[in-house]
Amino acid sequence: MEEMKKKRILSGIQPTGTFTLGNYIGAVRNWAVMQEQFECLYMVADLHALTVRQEPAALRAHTREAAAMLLAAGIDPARSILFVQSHVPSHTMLNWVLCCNTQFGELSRMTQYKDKSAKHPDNVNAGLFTYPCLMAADILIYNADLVPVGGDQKQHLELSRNIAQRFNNTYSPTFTMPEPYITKAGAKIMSLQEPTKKMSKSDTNANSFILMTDTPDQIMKKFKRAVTDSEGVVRADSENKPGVTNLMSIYSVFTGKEFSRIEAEFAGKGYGDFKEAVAQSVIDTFRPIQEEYARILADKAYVDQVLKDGAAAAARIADRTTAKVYRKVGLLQL
Ligand code: AQP
Repeated sequence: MEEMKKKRILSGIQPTGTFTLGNYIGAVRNWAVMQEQFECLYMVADLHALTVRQEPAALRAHTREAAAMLLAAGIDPARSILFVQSHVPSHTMLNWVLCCNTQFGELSRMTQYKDKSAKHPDNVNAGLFTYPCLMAADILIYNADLVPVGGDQKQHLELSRNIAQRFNNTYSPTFTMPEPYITKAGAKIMSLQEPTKKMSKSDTNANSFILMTDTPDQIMKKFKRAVTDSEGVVRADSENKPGVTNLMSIYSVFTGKEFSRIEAEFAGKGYGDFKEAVAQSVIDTFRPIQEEYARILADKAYVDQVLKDGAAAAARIADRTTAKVYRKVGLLQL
């Protein structure tokens, strides 16, 4: 009997810093699980990172570290393709063709472009503007069936679908239409200092995020400093108690406890006990990953070999798509 073909899924993460607890909960921890069900391609999106100015040595280091962290968190190179975006030149080759098939007006409507240009007014570069075309290339080049997206990327995926459909209609059916893949526990983790803002690895305030490499002591201290409120009651209310609710979300993810159970557990206790328990749940979850990360990162040759093999496997798929697209749009092939 013919085996059912697994759906293909593509996911990426930018090496703009060390991964945070937000990256872990929102993305990384799901990636290992997805390997059971899907054919997975995992990309360290170094080209996307360039839309914001990066310190070259740091970007290089973060790229290898990102790969090591993904391996430590359970990505299995025997089952999934793990690669660095810039190691597969076809992405940028397809990007150009897609840019020429995307309207200025479409890109102008992207809210992330508006947000990021407001955040970096001194560097509103063309890459920031055309970023969604490169993202479309990342997805369409592998004919990915599914793309895990958080709220912030929904608009970009919709644009990728529009670009794919337009290309398929103008030339002939070429690209698979990618669908969003919404993970069940899609919790958005907020900054520990400004709980109405997303926790981000590039935040300038180090107390606002937990890094996956933070020591138990750092984790405990950052949670103790986390902004809460003056009510002193552990109760979920994202509107009026965003800080406490954010801590409850984190605790819930790592202990599997529902909000009502957490409220009962800390009834009559102060925020001190609660914060300590949340911190401990994070410390316990991160400990084995951190041990594995240190071991893997020390073996640079291993990480680099995984990435070389990953890039070769990714390129085998990507190059075929690019060649097909180049032929269809009329570029002379000898
Ligand atoms: N706070 C968060 N809560 C839940 N999920 C999050 N993700 C990021 N922050 C949170 C998810 O992590 C994946 C990779 O994100 P990315 O590195 O490609 O870019 P990002 O979303 O811009 O992440 P950061 O940490 O905020 O990076 P910087 O500071 O460089 O902009 C995505 O799946 C994202 O949803």
